[in-house]
Amino acid sequence: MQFSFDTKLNSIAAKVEAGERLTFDEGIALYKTDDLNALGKLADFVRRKKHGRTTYFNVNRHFNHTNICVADCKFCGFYRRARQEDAYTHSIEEGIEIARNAVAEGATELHIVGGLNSKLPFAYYTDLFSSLKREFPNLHLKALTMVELDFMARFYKMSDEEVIERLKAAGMDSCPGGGAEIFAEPTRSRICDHKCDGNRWLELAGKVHKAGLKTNATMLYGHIETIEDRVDHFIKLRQQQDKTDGFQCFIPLAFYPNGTALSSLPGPDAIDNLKTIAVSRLMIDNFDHIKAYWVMLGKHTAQTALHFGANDLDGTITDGGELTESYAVENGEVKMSRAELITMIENAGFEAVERDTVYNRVECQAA
Ligand code: V47
Repeated sequence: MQFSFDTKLNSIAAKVEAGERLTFDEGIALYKTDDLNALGKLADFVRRKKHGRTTYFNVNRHFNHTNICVADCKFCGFYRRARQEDAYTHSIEEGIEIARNAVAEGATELHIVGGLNSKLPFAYYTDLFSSLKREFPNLHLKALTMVELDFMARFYKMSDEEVIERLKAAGMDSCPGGGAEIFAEPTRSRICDHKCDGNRWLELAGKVHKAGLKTNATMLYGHIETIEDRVDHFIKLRQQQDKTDGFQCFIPLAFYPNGTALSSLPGPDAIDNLKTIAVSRLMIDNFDHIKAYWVMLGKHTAQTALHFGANDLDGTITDGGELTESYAVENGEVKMSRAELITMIENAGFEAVERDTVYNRVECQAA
């Protein structure tokens, strides 16, 4: 039996087997194939070569310190203007209380992101991080996207290097992958024209890597972007990784339209979600980890995605924070127990491994 009824997929399969890098046109062909099984098999081949049956998850919590934001992104249902009734900024004491609950529940990571808030002084961030580190020295602070770092450099009039070094000295351990959205123009400007552009996002990621910190990368898909935009995004990430080798993980983010300025769009379906996981695994050949983020994919698709190239499900989340709740597809549900995550992974035929943020194994405590 031949590998696929799609002849293009057969020639791509030969390259993948030989460990050769795929081209832009091959990325498009992967997206356009109707042979979902063969695409999944190919991505699973690469995933098993890198990780065998290991599937990672972590115990984490999100903290969204403020929802006040000047960026006005069309896809975002989280942000508020400062004058709006439900605009908020958490105090440092509130952040510490959230972290205390998280640590009590076994969290190894606090994921900290928020809006671009021009009312906050830079000291808010350094005080927040140093206070958290003082109380919880072992809690990993995965904090601030490249978009937030760009805003800080411009708003507080500091060099990129100074922003990164001062935040690192205060306790920032790594950076999450948000804000990448879609790099290609004119699409990026149409959905988030007040944010830094794609080249700037990549430049800052490179600078964080040079400062010795790992970062993640994301792509927001299923809105107004084209397949070409997506493949372009993969190739730009791959090129940056070749240069600075600091990306740990790629997380495709499925657009959730409810509550956003793009609410008339349907968002991606399950086939698109699975294809995007698989194509990213095949195109971004120099990233170790592909995360199926269950909050946005839904639990069933995230579990299935483990057979389409994903080797990480993200975390328990425990308390998603307001941003996570704004895009959660599971009826606003943003937490899972460690036991449920392990069962999900094992029922899919994989071995569940609890990790910390930088992919060290964590000895599992009782579920
Ligand atoms: O940058 C915002 C996206 C991102 C919507 O690094 C939306 O481990 C879908 O980056 N529908 C923030 N997506 C979340 C993020 C993330 C999440 C989990 C793990 C990691 C990691 C990073 O969420 C934003 C934006 O791209 N987003 N609104 C929406 N309506």
